[in-house]
Amino acid sequence: MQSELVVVANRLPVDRVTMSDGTSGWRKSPGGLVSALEPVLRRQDGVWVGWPGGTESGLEPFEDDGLHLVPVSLSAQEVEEFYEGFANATLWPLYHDVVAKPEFHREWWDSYQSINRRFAQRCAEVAAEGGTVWVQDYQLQLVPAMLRELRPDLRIGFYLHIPFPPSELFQQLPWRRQILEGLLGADLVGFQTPAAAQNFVRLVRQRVGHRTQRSQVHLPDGRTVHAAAYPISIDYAGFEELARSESVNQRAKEIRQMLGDPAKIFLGVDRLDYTKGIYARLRAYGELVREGEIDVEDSVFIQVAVPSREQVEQYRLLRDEIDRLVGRLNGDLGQIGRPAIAYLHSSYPREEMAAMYRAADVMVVTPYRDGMNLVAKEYVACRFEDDGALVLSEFAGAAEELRQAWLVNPYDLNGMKSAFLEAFRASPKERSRRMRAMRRQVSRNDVAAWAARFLTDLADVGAGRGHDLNGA
Ligand code: GDG
Repeated sequence: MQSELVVVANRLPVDRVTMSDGTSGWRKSPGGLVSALEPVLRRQDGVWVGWPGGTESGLEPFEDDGLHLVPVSLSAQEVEEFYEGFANATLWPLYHDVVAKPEFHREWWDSYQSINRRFAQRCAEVAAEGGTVWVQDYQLQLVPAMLRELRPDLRIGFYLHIPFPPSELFQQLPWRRQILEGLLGADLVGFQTPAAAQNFVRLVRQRVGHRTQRSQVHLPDGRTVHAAAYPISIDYAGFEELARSESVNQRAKEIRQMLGDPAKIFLGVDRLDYTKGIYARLRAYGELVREGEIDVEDSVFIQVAVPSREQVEQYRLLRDEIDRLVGRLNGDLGQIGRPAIAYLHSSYPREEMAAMYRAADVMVVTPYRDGMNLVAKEYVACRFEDDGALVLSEFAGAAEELRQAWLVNPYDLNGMKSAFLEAFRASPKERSRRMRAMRRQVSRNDVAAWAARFLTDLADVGAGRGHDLNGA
């Protein structure tokens, strides 16, 4: 079957699971991207191409709950070199301000190229004549050019979910030119922020030598590539509805009770990733307790650290560091039944996440660098009583839209401590003024609007109508 719309991402929106009787099946892994794209895919009878996780080979295209899914298999060695290696130990740290040291290995790069080719071939097989292919994220940056070579008839869009680094950092990459040329296979390259789009256009001018004009790159063959910002968002209505439900509010109360009904709850929710600034934030909080500004009798910090990329060395080291810090803070500062930090290394259903957002008085989101950060937006969506306070890093893409948060520099421990206290002590009136403004922003710019804007612009630029898009 060939389709008018193809979405291709590293992962399929389902996981391979083994049932109790030993047979294999599929379980939906609903994330923001799935909820944004599902309605569009259904409307256009589109297909989703991606890796189902695991190392099973020879999987055929299948249907799950009415969605057409096309699996791309990876061997164990490919998972190691392409996914854990080049994607998560080279590109991820490089694109996040080199917060950790990127590793450069030629075998990983070879694997990145061959897997990108496999994805491109799969897309070429399933896209209809003149159809649209939307490529997602840093794992697949070579797909646009590879696909264009196979299928020049297609309209190709690319969206990067993580930051695009400034040229001074990107230049470190031994394969910098190939990556830029890979992306230039698209008609439209979307980023989270205008700054990322500008970084890209500047690098193309410097490194590939093409003529550029604001958001446009003019290629020698006459084609124009557009680069612009499309800040991603969440299913705002869905989160708010969940947050208003009886069961979620009941559960939020239970969470408070189980913690001994503290006056104030601070909350952090992140994948356990070194870009998220978990260590520094807990340290700042610990100092406030040690200095007597915050009392464990009436406050607690819940930190949810969702297990992530556990096969990658840097992530294992980070986990040990945080375990040690939490142990020390609770050992030094906690009392019986009153930990300073309630630390949870686990993932939770959406309902439980919403209950935690409902329970939290101060939400702390302090990444060193983050493409957007959806947790900040989800918290805002759940605060339908216009209460609660958000402390947000200036270096998260979300800071561009959530200007009324308490904005912090996560490298500045004293600055973070002051912001924690200000948010903690702010009057109800101040909190609600800020929250109302942020809620308006997110409700007007939800994930459906994001997908619609990107796809409309892609259709326009493909038809030569995209003169100067926003952003660069
Ligand atoms: C990348 C970029 C960009 C987390 N734990 C659980 C759970 N989650 C959900 C959250 C949120 C999502 O995962 C995490 O999104 P973030 O945006 O916070 O961060 P990344 O995973 O790093 O995502 C980021 C994003 O892509 C989208 O473009 O914003 O900058 O790094 O939705 O709620 N969901 C459930 N249980 C958990 O335990 N159900």
